[in-house]
Amino acid sequence: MRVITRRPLAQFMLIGLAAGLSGTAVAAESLQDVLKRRNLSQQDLLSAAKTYVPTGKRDEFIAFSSGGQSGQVLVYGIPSMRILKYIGVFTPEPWQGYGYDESSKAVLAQGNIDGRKITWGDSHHPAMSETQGKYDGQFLFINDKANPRIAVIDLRDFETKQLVANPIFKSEHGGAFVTPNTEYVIEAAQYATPLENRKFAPLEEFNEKYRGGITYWKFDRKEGRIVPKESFSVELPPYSQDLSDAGKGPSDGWSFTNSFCSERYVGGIEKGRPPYEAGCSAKDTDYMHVVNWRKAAELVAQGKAKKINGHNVIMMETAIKEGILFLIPEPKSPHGVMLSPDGKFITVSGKLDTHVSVYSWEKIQAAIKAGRFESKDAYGIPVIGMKETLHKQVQLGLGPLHTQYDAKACVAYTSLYVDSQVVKWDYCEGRVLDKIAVHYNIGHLMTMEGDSVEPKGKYLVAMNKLSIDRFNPVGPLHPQNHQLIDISEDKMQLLYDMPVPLGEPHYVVGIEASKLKPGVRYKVGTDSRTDKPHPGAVRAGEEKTVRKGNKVEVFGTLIRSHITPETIEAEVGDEITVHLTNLERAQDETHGFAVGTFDVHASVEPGKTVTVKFKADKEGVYPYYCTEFCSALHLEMQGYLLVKPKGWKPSKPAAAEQVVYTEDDYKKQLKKVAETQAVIDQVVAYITGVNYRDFPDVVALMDDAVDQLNKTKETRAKAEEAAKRKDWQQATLWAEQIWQYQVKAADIGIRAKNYLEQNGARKTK
Ligand code: K7E
Ligand code: CUA
Repeated sequence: MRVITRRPLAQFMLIGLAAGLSGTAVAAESLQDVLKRRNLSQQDLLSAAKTYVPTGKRDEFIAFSSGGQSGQVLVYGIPSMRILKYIGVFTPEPWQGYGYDESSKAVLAQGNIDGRKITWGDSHHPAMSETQGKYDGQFLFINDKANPRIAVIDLRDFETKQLVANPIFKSEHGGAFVTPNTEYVIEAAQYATPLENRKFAPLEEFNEKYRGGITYWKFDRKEGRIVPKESFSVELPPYSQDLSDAGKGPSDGWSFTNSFCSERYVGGIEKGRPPYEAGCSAKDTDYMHVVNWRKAAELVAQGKAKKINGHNVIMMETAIKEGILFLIPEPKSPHGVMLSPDGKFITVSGKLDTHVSVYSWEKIQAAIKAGRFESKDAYGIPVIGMKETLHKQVQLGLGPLHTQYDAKACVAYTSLYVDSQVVKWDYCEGRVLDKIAVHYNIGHLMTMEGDSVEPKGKYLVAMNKLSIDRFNPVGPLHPQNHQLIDISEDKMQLLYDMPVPLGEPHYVVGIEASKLKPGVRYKVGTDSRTDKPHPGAVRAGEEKTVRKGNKVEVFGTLIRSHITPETIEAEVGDEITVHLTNLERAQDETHGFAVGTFDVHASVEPGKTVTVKFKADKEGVYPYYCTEFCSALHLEMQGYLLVKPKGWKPSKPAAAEQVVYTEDDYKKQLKKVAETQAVIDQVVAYITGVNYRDFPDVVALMDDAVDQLNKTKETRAKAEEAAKRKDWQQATLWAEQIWQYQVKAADIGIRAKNYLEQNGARKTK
């Protein structure tokens, strides 16, 4: 097979190689030569060795990064920092067909706000689903700050399955954070607003009418979806709720949300008042909110929530009366709240303070149990004394923001925005261990599984807000800089700068790659967005086009290298629905489907069925084609959409096909088929002569190859039947089609053979 199809190419390559060799021979560079030529130090070499992932090898960790204003999620490997995928989440993503086919449009439409279509998101904080506080690699959640929404991404196929818009908030910064068994996904508002939809209240009534809150979205793990009906919120004062974290271990059942601007300042510089930033940071302390979410869920079940915009809300009054809501002062304009892996300590950074404050859950709980409160806030919420709940306050540096934990006991890392540093410190003893400079102005930082109960240590990613002089200039809008830091030893070591060219990512989560087990194909006929059989799916041979009135519905299939049907006929003004099933079972054999002019694109991965719908409101001839280079005959994977004028009739009978092939051509064709079969037989003999059944990937490839070969039987019958009629035209073309199937089978067979050779298959015969 290889011999037949690739000989011309191989010959070219040989000629090229010979020409290269006849030139002056250059001695291969040594490592020392390269270091000298590229001006690299031993330290650079060490960093390169620690991050380089050789061809064919894989990364140890996978990172899921917020895509910031792009509304997407980026997936990259650690330590290589190679980008693997962008997942369309809040924003249409054409490659994946996200927002172009009907079921992904429906997912995006779930994120409409008040019926308004929104095509972007300010995505901030991804969260991995957890089982007993450990990352389980099943689902990813992420929030949109600008339009208060949460997304659910299924890690079986890395697709967005659900968007949920918050019914009572107008912004949502403090999400997504999960409880230890992913019972709830937590999101908090940032900018206080009236909770009732479309309610106006003047800023003069801010203290009375504006409210913040925290929403607890119920997650149904079996369905892989958030259940809005079973979700609820807790009404909070109009303090700017910041980030949250869920308790774990001894603090499981509780959640912690910090806040800033508890001054409740409303600005007004245009009226001569001091600006927001002055008014919002006047006090020395703000409040951490401590919520008993487990009890809150019981109160909702007992009917103690009020319905606002159809959503369960536990009003402050009820929360206070039932003893599920407390405040603790925290210094000063804090940002980031993080539970230690054992759930015993809560770290809060004061953006405008040089300290981080470590609170003790044991002490908080003791104060709550004893009913020991130092005061109440303006809304009557009990305030627990800061001093009596603090475990330590540690001076770290300027602008502390976020904290992550190490696999080593008591070791934490905190970002220092103003100092542009990461500080490593001991939160048990309260002392600084090490500092490292980052470039520049770090926001979040992330250690591997560093917000779970079982951090893995090893690497830290610094997510820097500015990259100033790090990269080749690309205009005033700079990339972001994710810097990889080795934290496996006492001293931190900077390894790598990765420019992030997609929005301002705030947070990233990193998981052991071995925990992710995504599929490589769907069960044939699956709607990937609903995970259910797609009603428009058909099998090979069942393709059809149905016309009803002005509606044309196509049930088509895709397989290397053709689209069935190859012509779609319509009249101007028709509504066209095309269902396409990818019949492939081979890995990575995705087909795309595009029709120009009508904004139609779909990505159809092996087994998937998608639907595209459009109105053919413009007469003309529109080619459609496959957009993934899927086989040697990808460019031939094409068809025509013919949009005829109303009432159009052919003016003359179709011209007879021009005959160009002879009996000789047919015989030549048969000879080629026989030669190819001999090569296929050799490949098959090799494969069946080794333990290929021990390699599931190869078994799948073989199934696919057999599928292709089976099709030759019917095609051969057609060729022979035409030959009998001495219709050499038809006979030759059908013989060519046999060869097409053979080529595809051989292509897969050779892939399987290479795989077996590279993966140490043993001879069994
Ligand atoms: Cu610190 Cu929006 Cu998480 Cu950014 S937030 S840094
Ligand atoms: Cu299918 Cu190109």
